[in-house]
Amino acid sequence: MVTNSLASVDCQKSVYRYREEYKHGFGNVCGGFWLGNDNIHEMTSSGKYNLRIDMKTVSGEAYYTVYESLRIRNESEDYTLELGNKKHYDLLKSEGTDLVFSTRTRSATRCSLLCLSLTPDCQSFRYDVTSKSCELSGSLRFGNTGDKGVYSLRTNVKDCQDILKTSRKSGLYPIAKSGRNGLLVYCDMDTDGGGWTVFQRREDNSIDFYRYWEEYKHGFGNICHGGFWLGNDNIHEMTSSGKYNLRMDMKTVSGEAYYTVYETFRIRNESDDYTLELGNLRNSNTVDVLENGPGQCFSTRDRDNDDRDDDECAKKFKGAWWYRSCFSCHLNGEYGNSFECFTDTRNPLALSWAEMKMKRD
Ligand SMILES: [Ca+2]
Repeated sequence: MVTNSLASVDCQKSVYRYREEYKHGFGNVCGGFWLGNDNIHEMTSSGKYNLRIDMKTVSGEAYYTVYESLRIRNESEDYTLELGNKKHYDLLKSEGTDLVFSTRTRSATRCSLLCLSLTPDCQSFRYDVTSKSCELSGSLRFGNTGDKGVYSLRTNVKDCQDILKTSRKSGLYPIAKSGRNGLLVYCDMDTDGGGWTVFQRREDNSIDFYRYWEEYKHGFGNICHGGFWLGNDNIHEMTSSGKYNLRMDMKTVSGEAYYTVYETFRIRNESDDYTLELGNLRNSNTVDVLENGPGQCFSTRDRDNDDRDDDECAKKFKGAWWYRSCFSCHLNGEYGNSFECFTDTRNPLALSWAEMKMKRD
């Protein structure tokens, strides 16, 4: 899971960008992106790396090439490319091994473009002529900060509802979080007025949800493809910072779509076993699918907090949840098996897709 503050905030596809943008990185990790020359320099200077390039042509052919000893030098050396011997197909032969990384130079105009392209809440900026750095007020600040050139996320944006003020596109956005780094979240800007911060998704069976306490604590999966869990510590922190609603969206294997919205969603901290707090059911096209959840502690395969003395719901149903005895809906269940929901009192419906998201009231 991506947790650094590097990623992008818009869906621009253009790769015609400025030097400062290549320095710090840009793009959408769910679409196209550049990690940032400073980051690549730092990584490739910390050990001996190979470079692999994978490509597909428009007609569908796949090519790749692997080189030894990849390193890009630092900014004062214009991110010169150092490359050792080819291990496989020689793709870069016509360009040699000492390419100079060139982009357009920085200026105040570039800063304003950066401001608009890098962060949705940027409202003003300052250009430092001496250091040729950009200062984006109230949001991102970078340039010659004396911190290895890596900018720190200083955003006041706390969730997708804040982002909705400046962007109505669903996608990845950085939000503020305690500690140095921000958190990258997926915002659903299409459902129910938008502004929903998604903290769980299931799309297929590529991501295993039968995991341990520590994994659910910190989060896992792929925020772009397959499925993910944002992490109980993150969900706790967000839901403790305001009054949130919880929305659950589900699709069954036969194609029916269900949703429920609850008021006053919060999960307590780890020492309280991430107990689920939930207010009234506000809106739904099915039954109260979390009726057994409120007040329950979270259980994983290695931590049994359910109400069954003689059994372990997490192991029995290969998932992790606020089990009582055991569940009415199991969105973290095993895909194709216990990923299911009781929408009536008798038989659970097998699910093919689900999302859990929150939004301030
Ligand atoms: Ca038990």
